[in-house]
Amino acid sequence: MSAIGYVKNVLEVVKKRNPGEEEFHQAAGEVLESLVPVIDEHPEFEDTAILERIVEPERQIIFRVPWQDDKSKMHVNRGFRIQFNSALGPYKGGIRFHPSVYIGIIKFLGFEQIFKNSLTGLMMGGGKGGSDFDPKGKSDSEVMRFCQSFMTELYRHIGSDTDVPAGDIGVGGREVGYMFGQWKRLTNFFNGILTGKGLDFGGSLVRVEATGYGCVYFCEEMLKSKGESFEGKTVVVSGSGNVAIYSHEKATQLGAKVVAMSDSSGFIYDQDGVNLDTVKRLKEIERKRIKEYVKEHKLAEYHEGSGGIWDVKCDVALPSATQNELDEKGALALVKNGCIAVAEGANMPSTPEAVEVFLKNNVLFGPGKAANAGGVATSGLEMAQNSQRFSWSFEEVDKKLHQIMVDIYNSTNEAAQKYGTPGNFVNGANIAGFLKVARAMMAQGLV
Ligand code: NDP
Ligand code: 2IT
Repeated sequence: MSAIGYVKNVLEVVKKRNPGEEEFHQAAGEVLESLVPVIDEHPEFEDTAILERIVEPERQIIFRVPWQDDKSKMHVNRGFRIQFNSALGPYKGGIRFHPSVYIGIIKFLGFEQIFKNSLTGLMMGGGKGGSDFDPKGKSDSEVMRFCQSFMTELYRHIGSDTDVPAGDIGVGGREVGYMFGQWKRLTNFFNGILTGKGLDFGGSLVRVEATGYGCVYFCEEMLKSKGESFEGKTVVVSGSGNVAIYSHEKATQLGAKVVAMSDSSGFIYDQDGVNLDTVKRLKEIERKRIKEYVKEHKLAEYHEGSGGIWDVKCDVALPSATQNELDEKGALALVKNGCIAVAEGANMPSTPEAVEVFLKNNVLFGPGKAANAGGVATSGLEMAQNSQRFSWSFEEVDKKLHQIMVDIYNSTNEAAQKYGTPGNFVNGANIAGFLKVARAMMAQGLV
């Protein structure tokens, strides 16, 4: 069969077997379509059903999470962990708490994670978990009880050499701490079962900053290839959570001015540059909405609706909130306003139509699985430190993270060139990530 026919057939099976899971169909479609030239070159991947196997998770766990609120009212949420692929190492990937979570979101994230983790060069397979629990408006005690209940089921499925979860949307240091505490009570072990832990109990320096810093390091490499840098650039960063905050911090350190940030309700524009200290306090400590920013910065503007952020004129855009937040209209607005580079801090924030606009208009485009791999890479470094019972300095971890991002850029760039689409980092990242996993699966027999 032709490579195109093979890919099409596998995607049909994906749709049939995972009905209604649109985000997963989208993620699988993007990866598999990139792989056509690889399948052409390697007929053995079709002969050994590598694509059929790679789109089917090794294990999917769905469980009930009962918990009580502060008024003793009982609630039930649904918990997920998808252990997608362990060819390269223990399953590794974050946990997301957001009301939109269902199996299709976890599957798309777990699938992306396989190739992202492969790109880091570290020994990590791909997995993802989460729940439709909404942490917004919940007290600390409610979040703690939820995390404890979530871990009361999850603990039997994970392990430092089996599956190592971390954070994602709605899961940060607070939640990881509560989950770690519960895991320790249940197992009577102390080891690196989760990453993103507090610094006092096995967390790694730079893990909090890693995804944002890594995204900017990747973008810096893209800019360098055109003789450009962050110095003097105007930057728009969507979101105002973990990834957005530290993308802002690193871009600013490199001489850029970040003029806009957002949350799911709307965005702020500050022509003087968004004050990061204010955003950190509002979001990390007070857990407030981004619109509160304009109360303290009188020249800044707040606009309802998060999508409007792409109309803000900028040189570089770093979408760092959530999937499909940047559509064709947003992409066209960015291009029209002279944007030269987009690096995805979030997972799959650009719709397929938006990606097409960027590629057609020669906008440097860093897809999430390459550009945001710094978070999981530093999780891999946290695992290494935990295994050694030792901690590295901030500078040491940051240097390793930086080198990993440069290496990811280089392998992505080389794969894009070798397989006939120079400058197309979507194809490059998918191909470079896939090849390593496929080779490992071949070597391990029918797994
Ligand atoms: P946070 O929970 O810290 O922040 C999420 C941000 O995105 C908030 O500003 C939130 O706004 C916004 N957001 C969430 N959902 C939506 C939505 N449906 N529509 C619009 N805005 C939304 O999460 P992170 O910063 O950790 O994650 C952001 C993205 O980065 C995700 O795609 C995640 O998968 C990805 N990522 C995260 C990594 C990590 O290490 N944390 C690593 C690699 C990728 P609001 O407060 O209004 O919900
Ligand atoms: O999407 C991601 O790569 C993450 N949320 C981080 C995963 C991790 O294990 O650090």
